[in-house]
Amino acid sequence: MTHVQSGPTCTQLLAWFGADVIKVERPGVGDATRGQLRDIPDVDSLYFTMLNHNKRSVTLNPKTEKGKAIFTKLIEECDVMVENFAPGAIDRMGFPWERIQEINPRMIYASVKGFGPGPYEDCKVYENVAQCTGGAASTTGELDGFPMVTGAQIGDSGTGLNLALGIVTALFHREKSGRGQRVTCAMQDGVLNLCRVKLRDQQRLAHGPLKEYPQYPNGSFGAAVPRAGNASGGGQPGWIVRCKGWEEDPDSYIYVITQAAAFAGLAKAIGHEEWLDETHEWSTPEGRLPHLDQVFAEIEKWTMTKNKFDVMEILNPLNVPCGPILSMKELAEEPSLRATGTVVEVDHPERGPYLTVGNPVKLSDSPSEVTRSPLLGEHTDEILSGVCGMSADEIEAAKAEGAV
Ligand code: CAO
Repeated sequence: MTHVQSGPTCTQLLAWFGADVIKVERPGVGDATRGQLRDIPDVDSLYFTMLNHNKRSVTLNPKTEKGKAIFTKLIEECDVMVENFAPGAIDRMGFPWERIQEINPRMIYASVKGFGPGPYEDCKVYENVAQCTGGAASTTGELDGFPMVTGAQIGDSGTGLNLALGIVTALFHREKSGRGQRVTCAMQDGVLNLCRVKLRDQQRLAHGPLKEYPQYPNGSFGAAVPRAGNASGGGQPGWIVRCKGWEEDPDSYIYVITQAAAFAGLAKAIGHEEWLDETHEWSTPEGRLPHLDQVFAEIEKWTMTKNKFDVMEILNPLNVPCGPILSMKELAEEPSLRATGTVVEVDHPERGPYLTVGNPVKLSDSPSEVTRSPLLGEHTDEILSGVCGMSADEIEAAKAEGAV
């Protein structure tokens, strides 16, 4: 019972781990994302295909009488029910948690909502709302600029991953207790969890300026953790610096971290051995903190003479943590990601081959094979007969009634 992104992320991951995932979709309509952001007319969008691999699709309207009976049978037969509709939607279909437990006490019932209990519990929520209400937007962006959302779908996909872990834990608990339970994840909570370090800094702020932030020592701090551009904000200062060709290539940059243990190698590599002389103010991490903008400006003078891969090649053996800014094009074409199944080419009967992101979790004995997403209702008949035990006549009658 999942749609859009957060719920389907969770169930796709479970499918990759081997679950038989049955996607229940509204007859004739399906998950709204089938038709959103379409690149090819009348063909399931990449938005849909990339979130619904390895699943079977059944169409079913639990708001009809026959549909309720079939849905009840599915609850009896299945281990886990996952949903991320608007608050109360499943209750309005006639299936509150109490009823689900009555039907199947072993059922694990898992939901994503925008907010947990509180003033906003009834709100509908999409990705960026979660980023804004979970602390990410307030702490992301240029120093004096707007709050900023990130391209990584930390609210949707991030919360879907949390839900999958909750479900697996509840299944493990059920092995011992014999009982199912309710698993809930709020997107606001999921984003705040990922922003943990910013809540850390909020509390550190009470004891003085945040010396790893670019506002120190020349800028000022207010009452809340500020946006800090590309500062790492952590114990090892980092920044994005330009590389050769940045004028034409918007991704010709690299993130360089001036980890204390590797600073000597970095200073030597960029021709500033004098920084290491103990009389030099920058020879210690503390001494460098008030001058980080100058330190990175000097590093950048060097990186601008090389492309981002050459910089990586030189600094990596020196244990200097760094990361070239890789574009989606570069990631799509990267052979090592293809080799590990992180980027996978999948064939689809209507759209042909396309690229997707495979399982980021690798198990040595249980590799994931990515198979295409189902067409709307592709498995309706086989699920109604195979899982729900319905005869061909009963299936026809349910279709005639618009229940499936
Ligand atoms: N048969 C019949 N009706 C169905 C159905 C089916 N198989 N599946 C869903 N529906 C109905 C629901 O019952 C609901 O009807 P009611 O409003 O009458 O109860 C209706 O479809 C619409 O569901 P919705 O309100 O969830 O959909 P929406 O497009 O208006 O809102 C969203 C989308 C994402 C904002 C909302 O679902 C939401 O807030 N979900 C929780 C948070 C979440 O997961 N957000 C992430 C979204 S992106 O990952």
